[in-house]
Amino acid sequence: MAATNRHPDCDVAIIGAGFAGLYAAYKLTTLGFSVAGFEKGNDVGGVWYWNRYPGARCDCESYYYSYSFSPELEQDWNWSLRYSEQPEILRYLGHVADRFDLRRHFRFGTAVTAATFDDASGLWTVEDASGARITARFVVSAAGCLSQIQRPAIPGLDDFTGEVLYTAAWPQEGRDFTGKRVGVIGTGASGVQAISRIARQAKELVVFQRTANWVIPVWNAPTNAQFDAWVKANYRDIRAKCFTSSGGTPFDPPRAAALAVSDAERRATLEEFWGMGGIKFFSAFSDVFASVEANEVMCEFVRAYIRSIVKDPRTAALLTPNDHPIGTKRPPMDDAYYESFNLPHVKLVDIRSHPIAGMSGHTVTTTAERFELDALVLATGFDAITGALLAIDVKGPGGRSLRDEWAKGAGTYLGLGIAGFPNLFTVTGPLSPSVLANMPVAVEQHVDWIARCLATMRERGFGRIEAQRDAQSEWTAHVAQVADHTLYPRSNSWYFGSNIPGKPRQFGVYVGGFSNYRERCESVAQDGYTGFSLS
Ligand code: NA7
Repeated sequence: MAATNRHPDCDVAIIGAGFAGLYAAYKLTTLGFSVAGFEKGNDVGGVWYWNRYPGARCDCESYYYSYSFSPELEQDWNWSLRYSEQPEILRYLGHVADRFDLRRHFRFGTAVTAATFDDASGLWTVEDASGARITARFVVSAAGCLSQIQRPAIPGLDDFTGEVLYTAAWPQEGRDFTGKRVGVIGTGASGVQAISRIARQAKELVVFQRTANWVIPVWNAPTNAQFDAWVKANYRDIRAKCFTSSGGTPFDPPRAAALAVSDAERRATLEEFWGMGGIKFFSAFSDVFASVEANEVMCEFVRAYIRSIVKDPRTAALLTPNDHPIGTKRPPMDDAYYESFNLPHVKLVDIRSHPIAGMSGHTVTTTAERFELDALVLATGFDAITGALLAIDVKGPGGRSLRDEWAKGAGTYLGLGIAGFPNLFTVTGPLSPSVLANMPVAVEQHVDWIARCLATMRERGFGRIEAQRDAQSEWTAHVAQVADHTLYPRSNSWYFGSNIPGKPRQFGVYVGGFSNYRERCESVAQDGYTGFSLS
């Protein structure tokens, strides 16, 4: 048993001040723990701080993509759009920080570079980019699932003398593309949102597409006073539904399997759910992620939609995905994406057939064509799920390196703890429901679990907790097994780390359902933290 005799600078070091870090600071300090928070951005917000590109918006409706911990906050805050855009979500997080006086717990503009556990004292030392250090009994990583930017090696990028902008590190003051010739590389969720907005501003827009994605409309609109009043009157029930649902959302489970109903009913159901928009579309049928035939029903529906919107048949064909079942990669959501390609100054370029060969000055050259551009927008994604934690040099007892430990893939117990790394918790960590659940709900569930665990340890006089290796192996294998029973493995996606050269292929998310997962976490806690060693 490690000695815990040295007095740390704080009880808990928190990495990140996004949805997760802010709530962790609130919850832990409410329970009387001292915390020291680190945030690389200059203010709170996490992904909503960095991703300020035009059109950045949440794909979940704001009434449930929000905190549930404060009924007063729920009643006081009003959203202007059903699906809020980045500035409003950032304002909300700023309001939460002010309201609960949370900024005082964080050092901003401070990236954590290393976290080292000392076996003798039982303490973590957390070091930031300036070399400053603090010691803490526990570390809670709230570093995010989509916060480590991927900057791919695109031929000639360094020779492009126009402006290069990453959607995930957008200038604080924004950019006006009026009268400009703009290129966008990347047609994932970020690229799609940016494209439909930039298309309406720029003089010319060239979209460099490597892989087409299935884009679902959300039918965004201003909020409706009547619906808002209903939400506010029923918030407890809505939140309870989120916490007991498979996706952390307040939706009813699918009514039927696509393959179990008549053609006419299938069609009517698809129309109905398409009309609801957004992720609700995937609740149309229960077998969409399990059966290729059922999935194909949905694909055909969206193919027909693309053909009906995009006037040029060649462009429509290029925009139609052909390499993955719908939903197995994160489907971008936007109301004006396909329409953008009907605008005369918007051009779709297939860089799968004719890759970018080089750049020079303002010229981008593919193996087939040349384009003169003033700015290039890179919407090229993230080293997701594990990237932000592995960007930190995490060392456990005996100098055990997390990077070495995860060299062949991440292993975690419930996505909360890691064997060999005591007193380290990850919020929405690898192999938890994370990005396939509604994030604020997943965040609150994890932070509440961690807070309860720390309070129980304090009560019972424990100073150290560590995931057991066999429990971790069982969980890690279970996560893979559950994913293997779905269609997800039929895609190359950031869920699998496929977008990062050399990253081991591993499904990083638990897809067995958020409610099942929450129940499992509950029973682990109730049974005295089974699968963890406490000392
Ligand atoms: P994504 O979904 O990873 O999309 C990245 C896009 O960038 C995708 O279209 C990629 O094409 C493209 N890409 C990446 N590298 C290259 C290179 N080297 N050349 C050309 N094209 C490239 O990231 P997003 O930011 O859009 O979305 C991430 C999540 O954030 C999103 O799912 C939401 O949850 C929020 P590819 O498909 O690899 O051919």
